[in-house]
Amino acid sequence: NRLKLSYQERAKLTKNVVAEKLFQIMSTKQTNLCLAADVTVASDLLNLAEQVGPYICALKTHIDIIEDFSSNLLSPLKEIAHRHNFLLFEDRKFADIGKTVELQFSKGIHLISSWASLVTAHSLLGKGVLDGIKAASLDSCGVFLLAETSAAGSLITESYTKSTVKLASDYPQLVAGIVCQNNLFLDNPGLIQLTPGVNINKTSDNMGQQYNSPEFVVGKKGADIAVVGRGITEAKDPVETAKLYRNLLWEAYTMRLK
Ligand code: BMP
Repeated sequence: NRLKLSYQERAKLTKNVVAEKLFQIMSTKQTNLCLAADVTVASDLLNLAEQVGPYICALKTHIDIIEDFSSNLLSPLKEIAHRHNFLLFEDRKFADIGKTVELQFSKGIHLISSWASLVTAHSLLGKGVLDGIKAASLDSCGVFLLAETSAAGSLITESYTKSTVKLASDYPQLVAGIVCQNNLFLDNPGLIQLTPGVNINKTSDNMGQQYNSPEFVVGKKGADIAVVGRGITEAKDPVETAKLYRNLLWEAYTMRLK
């Protein structure tokens, strides 16, 4: 039962190198908070990474929403991630044939494979997506497959969710974990459950996003890492709020171990 194992113990059980590193970071920094840094200006992204960096295990980006993106953003971003010891996680949600995914991951203006050690992918097109990511990986890479979403009215079915977990288990060297809302893989402690849709002040937005509390997702739903975006980025004091989420999430994890 993965829910009763510490992140430190689970670091030894994963076959994905980046997941192992992520477990170690979580354990050392005592944080299972991933920040969704959904800002649209490059300097805002860097400031956020610099200020919130000490409290997170990963910084999740949508790099294609940065209006003034240039490759000059990449080295400072990597430097901040290195200094504050968190991973860069591009939420690209790859969903195409393997060859196209290979190109999308490594080419274009964003050069994702050169800086992101974690990426998300849809399982819809099957194993080709993973082959494409693998083909373009420079160093080691960890993929999170989407098995469920936090969106109201999602078209994902139970059997799709199940098949996604199976696909993830078939590629333990490449897959770091699963993006989902429920505890889908108790028996696979090497995989990481990443759960978005976490907010302490709201239960939804006006576009179908659905939120739960840190205690609920970690304590009741099996989340190993919670993704928090606007709960932090739109707070009056993002740094203090990030600390608060970090404490609540870590407390929920330590309670779960008991
Ligand atoms: P927020 O906390 O502001 O709602 O942001 C959630 C983040 O997580 C967004 O970046 C979104 O793309 C991502 N996300 C999600 O909300 N639900 C999912 O099921 C999968 C996601 O990647």
